[in-house]
Amino acid sequence: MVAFSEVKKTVQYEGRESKNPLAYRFYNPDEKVEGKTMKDILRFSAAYWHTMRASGSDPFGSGTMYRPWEGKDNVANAQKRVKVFFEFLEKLQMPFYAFHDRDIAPEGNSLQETNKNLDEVVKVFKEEQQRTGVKLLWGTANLFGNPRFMHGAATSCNADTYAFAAAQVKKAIEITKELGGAGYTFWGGREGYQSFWNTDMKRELDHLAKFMHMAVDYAKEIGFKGQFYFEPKPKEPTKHQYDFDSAACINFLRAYGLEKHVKMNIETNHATLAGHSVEHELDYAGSQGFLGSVDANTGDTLLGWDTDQFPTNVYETTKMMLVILKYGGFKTGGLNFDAKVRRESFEPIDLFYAHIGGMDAFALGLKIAAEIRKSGEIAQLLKERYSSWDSGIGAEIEANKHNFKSLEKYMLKKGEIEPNKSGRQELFENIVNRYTFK
Ligand code: XLS
Ligand code: NI
Ligand code: NI
Repeated sequence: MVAFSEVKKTVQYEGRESKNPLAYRFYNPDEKVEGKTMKDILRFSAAYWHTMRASGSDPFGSGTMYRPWEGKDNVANAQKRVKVFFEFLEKLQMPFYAFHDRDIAPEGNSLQETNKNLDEVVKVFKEEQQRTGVKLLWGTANLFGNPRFMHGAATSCNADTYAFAAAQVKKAIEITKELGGAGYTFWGGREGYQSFWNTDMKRELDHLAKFMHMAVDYAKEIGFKGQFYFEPKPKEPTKHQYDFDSAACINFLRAYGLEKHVKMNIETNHATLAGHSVEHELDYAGSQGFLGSVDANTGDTLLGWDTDQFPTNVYETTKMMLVILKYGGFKTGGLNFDAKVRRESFEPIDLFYAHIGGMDAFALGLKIAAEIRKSGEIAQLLKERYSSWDSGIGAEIEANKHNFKSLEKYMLKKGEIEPNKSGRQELFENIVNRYTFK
């Protein structure tokens, strides 16, 4: 099946002046930025669930998408769908992908049958990976769609649900290993609650931590070397998701002794829902040594839910790339487009326009970020702003040479502080715009 026949050849870099809607204007995979290729810095990934499975349905209406690869929900069709997906990845020069277990293969009538279905489909993924060189960024388990997870999975009030979820994650880690996945993601799903009255929060959090420890132990046992990620999201589907934001997730990991095993997978739209900017979330995670991977999308500031739109705002991608470069770039992670086309954009070709736009927005953001870093202007202003910490009393405090008594003595002698300096916010903003709009 050639599902994307309108796209005759691989999407190529044609440069800034190109008007070809099926070409990259900024993403030039082999071009080097700060000594590394764009391909290796950005590590783009497509999400199987949105790209292949999103139907366009919403709470007010059924699916709108024209998807020639949908049909019977059986293993044979699931296998065919994988080949279509790899045709898509190849045509976009997409180096990575991500999936949930239940996106790729249908559930059977028993756990045994479901696992068998997965194995049948994973075989095709493996062949296609070998044929194309495309790699798995991360795998995950869908622990929220099936009604058995109505109360959550690892935080369910029902111990059998917990056991089912454990069996499911065990298998999901196995297939992620089988496909050479660079990581495995835990996103909250329904791990959270709607009503304070019917919830034992402490017990649920303890269970969640135990669950993650079991996953880490099992990975070790079978030799899965991929990086585990925890993906913050403050709400939706539950009112209080336990993985609210970077700070809450990192606190959870440290409180339960998981900090050596799990890093953050930061999603742009989730940051917005938490009342943060994505650069705040990235910088918080990075500063604590937890920056792992990114679910690249964008929300709508006027809408209070996870709209999962494709990122096109270059100002935002520039800020994101500045933070990612600041912490040394991705090791195992990448920029995974956890994003879907709007339900009105129902034709397969729209998937191309969407990914091309997202990839170009990040490629341009990367180039601008690298220029800002190279010029050193922002870094210099920042250094000046904190210069009182580089010598004298500031340097002594940082070197742990002081306590409250000695600081009181210092101030009693000095009488008043050195005058404050301007924060220069507007100047910072103008400099960034000078590099952005040329
Ligand atoms: C949902 C999440 C989900 C995870 C993977 O909001 O973003 O897609 O990334 O389960
Ligand atoms: Ni996500
Ligand atoms: Ni999301």
